Amino acid sequence: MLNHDEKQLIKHAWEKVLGHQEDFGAEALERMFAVYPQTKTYFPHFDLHHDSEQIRHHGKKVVTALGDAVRHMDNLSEALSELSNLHAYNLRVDPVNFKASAGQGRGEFPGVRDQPPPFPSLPGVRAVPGAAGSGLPGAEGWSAADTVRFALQLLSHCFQVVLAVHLADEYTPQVHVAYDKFLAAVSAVLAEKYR
Ligand code: ZNH
Repeated sequence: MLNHDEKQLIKHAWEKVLGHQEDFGAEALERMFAVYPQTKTYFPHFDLHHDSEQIRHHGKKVVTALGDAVRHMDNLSEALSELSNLHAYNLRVDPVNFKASAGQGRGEFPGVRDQPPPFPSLPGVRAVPGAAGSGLPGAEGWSAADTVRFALQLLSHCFQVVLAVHLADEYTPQVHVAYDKFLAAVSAVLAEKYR
């Protein structure tokens, strides 16, 4: 899927990430929570305020895992197998259950209850009858796997924005394409144990 040149671009650009895993990860997560507040539903146990220790810690774990993926680009499935198992349990948020529980004791997570306007449907998200234009948890007709695939796209996007901000001119369209493919491949592995 990724050609030789793209792999080289990814490895090269990753050198700029080294040493900043925690900062970049926290920034990506904060962007995700700010721009797509529905994603907060996966982290009801986290302090989601700016610069929270939990966000920094989690951000570091996520970006470190991406670094492992960069080192194992030819073997992503195997390299991320454990993480894929873990996500199959951790991210099992049933959108229907979410809807039922929304507003009950969730007031401490502003933005979660009041869903923003529906998202347009995106490529890679399975079309579900009656779900056209729906969003994250709570959307009619979305399975937990649908919402997870969608959340993975949102985080991937936010991480790309972080790369663009910090790599600036070095984040060329070619590097962008390479990272887009790479993050899609990582996301596919992380979602593959759902059914
Ligand atoms: Zn995730 C966890 C990675 C996406 C949600 N993660 C996690 C971890 C890691 C990761 C490394 C840790 C593990 C351990 O500890 O062992 N992720 C990751 C990556 C990605 C992701 C690489 C992509 C790219 N996630 C994601 C998303 C979401 C999530 C999208 C939603 C929104 N995760 C999660 C959770 C958890 C995790 C919830 C658990 C946390 C805690 O700590 O609790």
